[in-house]
Parts: sequence; structure tokens; C-alpha cells
Amino acid sequence: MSILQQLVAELDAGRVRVVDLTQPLGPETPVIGLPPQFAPSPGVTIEAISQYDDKGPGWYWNTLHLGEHTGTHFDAPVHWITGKDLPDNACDTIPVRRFVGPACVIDVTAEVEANPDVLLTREGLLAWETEHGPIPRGAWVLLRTGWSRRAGAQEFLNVGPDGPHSPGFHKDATVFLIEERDILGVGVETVGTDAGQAGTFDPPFPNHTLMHGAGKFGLASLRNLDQLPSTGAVVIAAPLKIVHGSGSPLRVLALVE
Ligand code: 23J
Ligand code: MN
Repeated sequence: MSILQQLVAELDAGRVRVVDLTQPLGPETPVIGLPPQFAPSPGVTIEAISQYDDKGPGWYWNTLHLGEHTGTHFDAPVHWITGKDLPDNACDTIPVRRFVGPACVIDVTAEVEANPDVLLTREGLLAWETEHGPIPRGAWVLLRTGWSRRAGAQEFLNVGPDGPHSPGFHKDATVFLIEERDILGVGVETVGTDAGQAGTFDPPFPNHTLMHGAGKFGLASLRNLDQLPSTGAVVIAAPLKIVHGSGSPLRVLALVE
């Protein structure tokens, strides 16, 4: 059997599973809140074009209205000013090979329960590697925080008087993943790939600033990371081919043995 025939046989036998890392996309989907001087994300509106009625007796279809960065979504390098002049930096020009890679899942759920603002550090990554081996070039690095268990926009966005509180990456961890591991990008359970308080960091939004400046990607609002092993899964995260798109909602799938 060829490798792909073997893969299909393993899927049929249930020895390889497809895990859905995607949130439902609808009017209830929480979107990021930015400070009031900036233009907001519009949320999700779905309006029927026809539903087996006068407007289309035999068919049902909808119009979607939403931002590119809504729900489970992909961040392309062109999303950030640091990545705006890179080659192949948008949804329609990134080579498709770069949407597929091995997953390294870093579990900080216990730390987040103690402190929702916790940041994964370079030391945290090195400790993970001592246990699981080096993060390979071209990996998706997924930050498992338990955050997707938070039901409803209020708990999920966790906005206080001083802005949102949610976990993320320390700048040193981001630099390490770019310069010493050459990953594809990071994925998180939270609404964005930076910590809730990252607007106050130096630089602001260090994960967006540095990852996209290095041509790397982001995946936000993932779920079901607790169904993945620390290593060994393969993640497929292919955004819509939006012309000059800065990002896109997408279905993120993991293949797990
Ligand atoms: C726009 C401005 C700031 C941020 C974001 C978008 C995201 O997190 C995003 O969805 O990429 S932090
Ligand atoms: Mn985004």
C-alpha cells in the first residue's frame, strides 16, 4: 500500500482520528474588543438569501458579514505592519505546504488556573523540550490553556476595568520559537495570539509584532487541544484564499494516532 492508502486505512480503522480544533461560527461567536479609539471587529451576522421560499423555492443559502479575524481564525503575516512587505504574506499567496505541520502542544492549564495573565516563557519551552524533545522546524506550537472551556463572551474575553486578562507568550518565548526553532506559527485557545494585557507590553502585542514580522502565522480561538498528544499530531490549518486577505476564519483539523 502507498503511504496515502495506509493513511485512509488507518482512518477507516479508527487508529488515526480527525480532531476538530474549531469553535462554532455564528452570531454568538465572541470577537476581540479593542480600545475605543480603534475600529472594532463587527461580530458575525448571518442573513438568509433564500430558504425554500419566494426568494429561492428549492434552495437555502446565507450571506455572511464578519471580520477576517473572527472565531477560530488564521493570522497571516500581512495582518501586522511588521509583516506588510514580506513576500507571500497574505491568505492567497502563502504556499499551501505551509498550512500543514506537526503539532507541539504546551500545556499551561494549571498555571492559567492560578493566574489568567500567565505568559509562556523561554524557560517554559526549554522545560517542555526536556520532556518531549526539540520542537521541529515547521511545527505548529499550540498553547493549551483550558481557556476554551470558558462559555460565553464575558468569561471568554475576561475584560476588567484595566482591559482583557488572558494568557499568552512572553516575548523571549516568541523570539526563541522564531530564531531558534523556525516554527510555522502558534495557536491559542484565546481570542488572539497575544495575551489580554499585551497592548501594554514592550513592544505592544509582541507575538503579533515578532511572529508576523518573521513571516509566521497565528491561529486563534482553538478548542479541543486537550484531545491532542504533546507531540505526534499533524495540524492542517488552511485559510480561505481571500485576495490580499490578512486572515480568515477556517476549520482547523488535527490528525491523531
Ligand atoms: C487587531 C488588533 C489587535 C489584535 C488583533 C487584531 C488580534 O488579536 C487578531 O485577531 O489578530 S491583538
Ligand atoms: Mn487574528
